[in-house]
Amino acid sequence: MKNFALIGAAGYIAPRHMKAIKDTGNNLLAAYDKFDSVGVIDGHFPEADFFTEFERFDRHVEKLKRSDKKIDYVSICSPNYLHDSHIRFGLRVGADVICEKPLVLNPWNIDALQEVEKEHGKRVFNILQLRLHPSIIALKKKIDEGPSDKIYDIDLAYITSRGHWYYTSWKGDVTKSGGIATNIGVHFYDMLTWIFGGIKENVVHVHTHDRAAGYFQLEKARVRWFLSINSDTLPDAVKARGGRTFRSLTMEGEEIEFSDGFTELHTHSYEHILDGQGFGLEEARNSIEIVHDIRHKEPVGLIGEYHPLAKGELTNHPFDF
Ligand code: NAD
Ligand code: HP7
Repeated sequence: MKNFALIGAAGYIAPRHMKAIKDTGNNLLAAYDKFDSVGVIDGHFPEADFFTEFERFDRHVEKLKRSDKKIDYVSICSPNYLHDSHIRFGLRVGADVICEKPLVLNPWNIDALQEVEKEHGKRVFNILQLRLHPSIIALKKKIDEGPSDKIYDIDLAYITSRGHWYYTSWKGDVTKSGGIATNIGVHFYDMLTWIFGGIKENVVHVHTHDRAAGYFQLEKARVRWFLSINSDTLPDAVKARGGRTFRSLTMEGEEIEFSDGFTELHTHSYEHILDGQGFGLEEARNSIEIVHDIRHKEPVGLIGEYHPLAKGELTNHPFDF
């Protein structure tokens, strides 16, 4: 049985990590969050210690290190811009690290973490759960086994509606989350480059507080993509049935169903890591380079190969008066 510590225990995604630790037969010894609404821990690990001050958490973990209850893994569910610092903490205390996506905000943060990984002889693993989705695995197999010179036409729409709270929270602050392409798009940029190979051209058509659209030329695909957290951009059929989410991936005009089966992927990610197959620092590089580039590109507007949903009317930021 492995011992875990968890950073960011009071947040939205932390319970999926607690469940994954439990489902894989391991133990959560200590958790840390600046915010103390963490009763959710009791449903998984009622004996876990909890800290709201980093220094007390650090002291406790150091104490465990010198006992028979050393922390084997530190799991990180804190805001994106804190990941690299929390990863360094985990490595320094002699643990392997399991970190949420996006691993970091900038590609050079990966280089720095690789140095620290070497110094401590421990590993960092990134949650890239779409790579463990059965439909995505099947698609990768199909492409890997298909003709090596074929270039596929892909359209990807990823709409996952969020209310106004999103813009008030750290997720709406580009310096903390990287913006929506970094915070949400990273999943499918990773998935696409994992399946269709590295990026040759990256065009950004639209990039605002609530949506982004662009075009990628990958080694094996031409991709028109659209990402949005604004429910106004949902297709009418989805709106009519009261839906708030729309994930659609088409290849050569044919739909590839990948909307379901997202909920258990954290447990599956933990099994994969504990099995010695986790996705390490280098595996995150492609998607982190892409999100960094998208953040810094000037959108060209609706010219060229843009996704049809990018045509929707733009809206003001909800807090622009
Ligand atoms: P959240 O805001 O709900 O939770 C973040 C938690 O971190 C909060 O409880 C907050 O109090 C805590 N925190 C903030 N600063 C801290 C600090 N200095 N030290 C310790 N704790 C601190 O956000 P979330 O949605 O749970 O996202 C957390 C991470 O998980 C992010 O990196 C996000 O990108 C990622 N995430 C991944 C998925 C996925 O599908 N893989 C889904 C949601 C979130
Ligand atoms: N929800 C919340 O209540 N709070 C939140 O913080 C987020 C969602 P899905 P996930 O928004 O930051 C996706 O769209 O898949 C509600 C990204 N992951 O299924 O869990 C929401 O309003 C993730 O990387 O959200 O998370 C819905 O009612 C990104 O960090 C419900 O939860 C996260 O959004 C389910 O919402 C985010 C993927 O896209 C795989």
